[in-house]
Amino acid sequence: MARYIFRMECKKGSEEEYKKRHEAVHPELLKALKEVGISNYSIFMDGNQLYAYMEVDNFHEAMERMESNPANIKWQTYMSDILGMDNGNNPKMHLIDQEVFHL
Ligand code: RM4
Repeated sequence: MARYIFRMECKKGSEEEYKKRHEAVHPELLKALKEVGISNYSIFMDGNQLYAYMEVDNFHEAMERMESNPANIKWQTYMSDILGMDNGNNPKMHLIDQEVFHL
């Protein structure tokens, strides 16, 4: 199991709405995230900057599987008014994968 961190960006002024929506993440999305092998997934917020942490065997493979998952497509469409998205309507994710210390 590998550990990954990535950064996303909430649109300025939508921080409260972002928090509210994450109190009620669609159950079918939670199921899909688990099915692709993601665990220990957290998102931390600092202003409009989002720092996500997750554990998964293969990050890129899991993300690829999520991209075609109907529950994820529905969720990302719902999030697209408040989250920085790429051209494929997935969140812009800046992967930080250089782990220099672990206890
Ligand atoms: C985030 C973003 C991610 C999703 C989480 C649950 O705001 O949409 O892609 O995995 O929500």
